[in-house]
Amino acid sequence: MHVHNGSLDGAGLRVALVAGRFNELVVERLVAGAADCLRRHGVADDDITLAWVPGSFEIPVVARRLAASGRFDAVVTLGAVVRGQTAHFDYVAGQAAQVGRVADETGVPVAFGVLTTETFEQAVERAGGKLGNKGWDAALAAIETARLLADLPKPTD
Ligand code: INI
Repeated sequence: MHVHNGSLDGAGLRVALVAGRFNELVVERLVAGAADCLRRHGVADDDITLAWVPGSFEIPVVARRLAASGRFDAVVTLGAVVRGQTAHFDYVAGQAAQVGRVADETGVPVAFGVLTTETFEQAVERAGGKLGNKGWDAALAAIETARLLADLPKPTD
C-alpha cells in the first residue's frame, strides 16, 4: 500500500492570503492566525502575500487570479460572513464558497477560511476566541495539501 500524507513543513512554499475587509475586526484576527501558522511551519515572511478585498463576495475572483499566476503553491481565503436578518448572507456565503472551484480548475490548493456564522460573537469565538482560530486551521490545511500535491504524480498532458 502506498500511503501519502502531506507534511506540515512550509519551508520554501509561497502562499497567498486573500482577506475580505467586511467584519474587519474578525478578519484581521484570521489573517494574524494564518500568518502566524505559516511562519511557525517554516514559510518565509517574504513568501507570504496578502491581498485585501472589500468583502467575501470578492474573494473568488482574486483567489483565482493568484492561483492561476503560477507564483503560489497555495492560497488561503479568509473572511467573515454573519447571517444577520437578510437573504444577503446566502448569496455572499455561496459566492465565497466558489473558491472550491478555483482549486479544482487551477490545481492550486485553496483553503476555505471564511467563517459563516449566525452572529458576530460566533465569528469572534472562531477568530482567536474559545473555539480556536480558523485562519490558523486554513493555513495549516493549505500547507498540508500543497505538500501532498507536490508528493503525488504530476498530471500528464
Ligand atoms: N461581506 C462579508 O465578507 N461578510 C458579510 O457578512 C457581508 N454582509 O453581511 O453583507 C458582506 N457583504 C459585502 C460583500 O462581500 C461584497 O463586498 C459587497 O456585496 C459588494 O460586492
